[in-house]
This record gives sequence, structure tokens and C-alpha cells, in this order.
Amino acid sequence: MIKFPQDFFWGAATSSYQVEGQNVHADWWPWEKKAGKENSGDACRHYELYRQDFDLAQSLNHNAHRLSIEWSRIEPKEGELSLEALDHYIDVIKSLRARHIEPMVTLHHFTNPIWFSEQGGWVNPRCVKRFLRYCDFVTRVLAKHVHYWFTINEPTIYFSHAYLWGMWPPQERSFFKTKAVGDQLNEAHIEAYRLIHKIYHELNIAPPAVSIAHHMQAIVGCTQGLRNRWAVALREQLYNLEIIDRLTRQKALDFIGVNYYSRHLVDVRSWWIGNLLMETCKGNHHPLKKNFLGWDIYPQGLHHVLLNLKKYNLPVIIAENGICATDDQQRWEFIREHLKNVHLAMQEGVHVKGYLYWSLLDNFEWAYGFAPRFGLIDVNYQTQQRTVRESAKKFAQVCKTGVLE
Ligand code: IFM
Repeated sequence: MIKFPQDFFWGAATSSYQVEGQNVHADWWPWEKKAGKENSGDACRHYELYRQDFDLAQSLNHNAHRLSIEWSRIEPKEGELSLEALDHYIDVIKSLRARHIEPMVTLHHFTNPIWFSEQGGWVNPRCVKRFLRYCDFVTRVLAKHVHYWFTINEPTIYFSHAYLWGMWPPQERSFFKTKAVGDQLNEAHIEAYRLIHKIYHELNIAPPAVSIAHHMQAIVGCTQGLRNRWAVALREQLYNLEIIDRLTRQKALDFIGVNYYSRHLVDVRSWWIGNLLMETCKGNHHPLKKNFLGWDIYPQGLHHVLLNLKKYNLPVIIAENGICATDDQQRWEFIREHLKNVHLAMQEGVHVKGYLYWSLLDNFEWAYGFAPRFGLIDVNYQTQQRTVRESAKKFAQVCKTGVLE
């Protein structure tokens, strides 16, 4: 039997574009059509159905929920920041509070307003200023309702998918732009961190807790040869720790938000830097069970990732951990095994404050569309009917008691 602390945060995460529906002012909206992808369309209609969805979260004993604000709704045209759009999110947050669920708010979760992207997005030197104007507007209003903030979701995934691999809008494949966007996102976080703290100070509200949600993988060598060991160390630093080092040096993290899904299996065939940095194992030497998208299921990696964070001496919130699966039993096993590893890391001194499953609902999985099912709650996209999965009920028991049998 495993027991988590009484004040542990238990819940799930979502993001605006993936669940709300009809986010017509976001850059993904026209891109889906242009790129011939499935359209996010109505998604889960969570924009209207959030109260009913939060009733379900409450019935599942969640005491925390991570959501994101859709920048393109708040500022559909440059400089025209909409109080009415923000009112919606005030209501969303109040609805959570009314159900004793702690809201945790993300300011940027992969999508940008169309006007922002048309002006060069995160490559434009003025992007940070633009982002801060939006952050300022939102924070001043939400400060009295929100304590936990994530400025940017998965910066490394965003810049690699959008600017290096050309998989997401604006579909760039440029090392230089990737580097520029990485730097701008770091700066955007640091400046937003300072701004949010300043606003709380001015408003005489107790200091908030601000972080990023950082995508971390367990970086593992396929064999223990010298090249692989080098590559593992290099990638551990570059993919996992570099951004945290940079942000902690600037004293711009109050906790570390970790999104963990899978392992990254390193197998390098030459000393060429490109191989050292990117080549992965193509064989099937260490087969593991996989999720619906073919990602390795590797719960012990979460323990590994968390231990590597111990040196920062900061609280950690698991801001996302989840599986897309057609077999719901696999979902519960995934949750159970990952929780065991969270607990192990806690026993070894990592201060984990909470665990948020990705995701509360099945939703729009970006370029993969609606096929991957990550939800604790099944969504019928024809009828918008919700059905609570068995895995959600088992997880609900843990949320209620803090005990994993
Ligand atoms: O759906 C995404 C989410 O938007 C960011 N983290 C990973 C999830 C699963 O791919």
C-alpha cells in the first residue's frame, strides 16, 4: 500500500484549443484546412459544457484542474483585448472553485492568434512584448482567483514541432529559427514570471506560484557503449535540463511543471553531432508495451526524470501524464505504475505536490486529430455525450483516499 500526502493535488489537465471547439481566431484553425488535417471543429464543446465537465471532475474526487486560456479569444485582433472573453474564463475558474477544485492556469498552450502568426509569430522580435501585453491583461483580472500559473506549455515541443520538424504551423524547418524561437520563449517566460509576480505585489495578493509545463522524457541508451553514453548525457542536458537551468539561474521558477509520457531510446551510429543529438534506436531491442500512437510505456522513466530534478530543490507538479489507448485497462495500469514511481521519487526526497492526468476528456490531439483517446472521460463526438471510464473511477479512489493499493 502506498500513501500520498493529505494536501496532494489530484486531478487532470486540458487545453483550450483541444477541448473548447470553434477556436476560429487561432492559427491552428486555418492551418488544419491548409494542411489537410482533421478539423478541430466543435472539439468537446467544453466552451459551453464546462460546468457539466467539472461536475464529473468533482464526482471523481479531483481537487485540482489545469486549463489554458485561449489567447486568440482574448485578443482576436491585435491590441483589442476582450473583457467579455475574459469573463468566460473567470466563470470557468469560479466554477472550479465552487467545486473545491484548485484552478491551475496555462497562458500559452501551442496556439497563437492568427494576427500574431501572420506577423512572424515567435520569430518576430516583438513577440515577447505582444505576449506580455496579453499576460498583463489576463493576470490583472485573474490574480484574485488563481494561484498556480504555467506561462508556456512544453516550449521544447512547440519549437521543435513548429520550427524544426515542420509538423505544426508554421511548418518551418530551420535550425536558426528554432534557436531563435527557443530563446524568445525563454525570455517570454522570464518576463511573464516577473510580470505576474509584480502584479500580485501591486494588488497586495500573496505571491503566486509560476512555472512552465516542461515536456521531459526518460533518455535511455539502447546499449551502454561509449557513444551512447555520451549521447545520453548530452541529450539529458539539452532536452531535459537546459531550460530548467536557464530559468532557475534567472530565479524564474517557483516550482517545476513536468509533462511525462515516454522514453527516448538513444542509439548512435557515428560521432557526427547530428547523430549524437538526434539518432534513436530503430530496432526492437528492448520492446515495451506501447500506447495507441506507438509511444513506449515506461513508468520507471518518471522516477528517473524526477530524481534528476532533485538538485533544483523546487517543488514539482506533474502537470501532465497520460496515455491514449483503446483498452481502458491499459490506462489504469499506466496511471497505477506511474504513481508508484512518483511515490518512489518522493520517498527519495523529491517534493512532488501533485499529479494531473492528461486528460480529463478525450480531445483533439493536434495533427493526429481525434483518434487518440487520452481521456478519463470518453467523449462521443457525434452526440457530445460523456461516459466516465473505469480507469477514471479507479483513479478517483486514489484521489479520494491518497492511497494506492
Ligand atoms: O495533447 C498533448 C498536450 O497538448 C501537450 N502534452 C502532450 C499531450 C499528448 O500528446
